[in-house]
Amino acid sequence: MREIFFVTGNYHKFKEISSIFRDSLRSIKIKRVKLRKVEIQSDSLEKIAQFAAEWIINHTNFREPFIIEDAGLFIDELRGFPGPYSHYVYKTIGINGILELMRTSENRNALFKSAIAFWDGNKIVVFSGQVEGTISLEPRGTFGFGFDPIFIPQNTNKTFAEMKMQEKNLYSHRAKATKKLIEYIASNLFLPESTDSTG
Ligand code: ITT
Repeated sequence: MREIFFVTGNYHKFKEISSIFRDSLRSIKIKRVKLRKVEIQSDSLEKIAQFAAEWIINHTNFREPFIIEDAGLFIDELRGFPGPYSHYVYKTIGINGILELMRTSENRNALFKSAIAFWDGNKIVVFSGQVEGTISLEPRGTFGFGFDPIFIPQNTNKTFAEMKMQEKNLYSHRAKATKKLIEYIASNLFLPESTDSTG
């Protein structure tokens, strides 16, 4: 069994990405690791993820293959807000704050985006995924995390929080970026075997 570490403080993101690996690339096991994560301010999630990965390489002794993901919700009517500030905005004004900002908005279009930076032991490669959708009028559903209760992906009428993880993975920004990463690993890479015999 080969291993790739996922540097994240967010258990839900870890569950989503590791389940996609389990379904499509069984030879790789995703392990969660919490390391200090340093973020630059940028409108680009790709640049934020790339910088965070470079920071780990340049400032820690961690050298195992790893991924780091940056995701965000970009709302048209709010000119892309909260975007790269999604974590902070979720913690402060939260879902109800976003709904309040959009109380009179007819244009409810939004994008969820994900950028995954992958350190393969030699270099960093970045993969992106996005899903279009709309912001619901009120929160619905209990699955998932973050802004899931107010995001309805295109071609469905459920919010992400009304979908179990497997169903969310059919549509999500994170699943799309992860599938590109899996394709890349499957066709390009022979990661070193793990020395962990417990597998
Ligand atoms: P890391 O440690 O991996 O950085 P994080 O929670 O800070 O975890 P992000 O910066 O990638 O993750 O995402 C920022 C916020 O955007 C996150 O805290 C959620 O509130 C929201 N978010 C991201 N992906 C989401 C998803 O799939 N569904 C709902 N909300 C999401």
